[in-house]
Amino acid sequence: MQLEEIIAKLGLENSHLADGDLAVVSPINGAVIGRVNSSSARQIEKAIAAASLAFEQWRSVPAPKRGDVIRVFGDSLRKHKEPLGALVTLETGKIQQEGLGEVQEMIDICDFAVGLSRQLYGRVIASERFEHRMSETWHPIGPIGIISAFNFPVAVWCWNTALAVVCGNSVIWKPSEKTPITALACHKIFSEAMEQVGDIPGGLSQLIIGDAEIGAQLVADNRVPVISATGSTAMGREVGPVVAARFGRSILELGGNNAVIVTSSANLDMAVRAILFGAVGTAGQRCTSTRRLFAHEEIYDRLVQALKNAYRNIRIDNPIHENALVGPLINGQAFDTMQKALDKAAADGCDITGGERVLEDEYPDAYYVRPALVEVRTFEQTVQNETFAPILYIYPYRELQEAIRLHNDVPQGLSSAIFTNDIREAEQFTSSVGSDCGIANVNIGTSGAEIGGAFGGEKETGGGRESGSDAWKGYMRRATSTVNYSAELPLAQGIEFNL
Ligand code: UN1
Repeated sequence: MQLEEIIAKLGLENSHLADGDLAVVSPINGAVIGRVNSSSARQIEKAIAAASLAFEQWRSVPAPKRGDVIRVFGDSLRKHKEPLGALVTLETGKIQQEGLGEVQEMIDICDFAVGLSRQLYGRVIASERFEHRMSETWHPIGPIGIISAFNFPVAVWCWNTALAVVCGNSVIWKPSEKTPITALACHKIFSEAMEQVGDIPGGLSQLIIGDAEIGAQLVADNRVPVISATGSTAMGREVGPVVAARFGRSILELGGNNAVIVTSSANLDMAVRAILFGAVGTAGQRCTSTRRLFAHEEIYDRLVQALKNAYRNIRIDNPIHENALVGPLINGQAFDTMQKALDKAAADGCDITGGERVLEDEYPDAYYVRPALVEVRTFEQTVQNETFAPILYIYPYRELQEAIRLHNDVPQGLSSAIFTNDIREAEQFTSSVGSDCGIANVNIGTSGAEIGGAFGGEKETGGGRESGSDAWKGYMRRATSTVNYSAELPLAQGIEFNL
């Protein structure tokens, strides 16, 4: 699908994409596909004020009614799945399957949130006092600031928005400056859903566009009690302290350094397929991408050989082409960072397969690379940083406990997996002394989580949880209420306080 057709199908106004100050470059060929307007400080101020006003009304709308707008939005996403998925491909360089998968992730979270709108359960707590009832209730909290990254330009916003809205909040979204067109499209589809449902405060969903400076204004604003930010650990280090200093709440989903352990009992065919999707899918630009592999020494040679064969057959191509498996990196800077990491690995004496630029003649202004396998010789070289590119560092190991120790010996803690047919190994890996990540899988790779689980991780990954399970509680405030329906006034802890 060409850009013009996508834009027409999504009902975007060409004039909004024609003459703004922010040039949007498609990583597919380096061409400018639109020029959008960055928001001014005044516009951001207005957006926050409008979201605050909308919140005042929205919080009193019964939650199942709030779910209506998300249900209509989800239906509309089903109708717009093809063009929106194609736009994700154009703006991020993801292959079509992944672009569509991202929209499906939006649809799934909408379904989840609609159900949730009737299940914002509190609890009743046994009171220690006679004829007293104690309860815990969840209330809307205020406008939610959402900062999202280029690599999941629509799904992560939707995780946050679908939950925030059924929880009774308004939202203010600052997408990556690399992907503002998908944001404009989502915002439009959401606004139409609001109109269709009717009687919804107009300021419920706000979009502000631009770079980190624009995000900084949102992050610092006292009227925004929750900031949900997805991106690099460096970004989280900027955002977290600012929100904490004003006693706001941040939900941080930051970098990963995700690993797979393959034990001697594993089904190697399954492991190879999962590692391939995890390490080269989305050109290694997911926060859940597989970056490290610990292979038991008994199967090390077989596994590495199978991976090398698989890597040789990866189709690196324009992601619009039906059979492409790996598209381009987001830009030249990502390419340089990848090359630097590979130079370091080479200097450390690792064996490197792949990693070079390809399709340069055809796409001189884009950065397609062959995914790299790096065989690491010593454990002292455990890579501590996340390089947002398709590099897989491979280590041999002998004892599972040692592999788990090395697995955890990095600053990040997002996603992890073990491939094993030994129940003891599987249980150990997922136990309290196993993987220290927010996601610990067995016989499934590190990326491609379902929306039903809480998504996020520990340590430098930021500790936040988004998406399923009880992540919704992060978008609400908790009230404990004790009601005395007796005619006495007994004090807790048995304290007597009589005149
Ligand atoms: C991200 O890269 O920020 O689990 C999100 C996954 C996707 C979400 C990734 N469902 O890979």
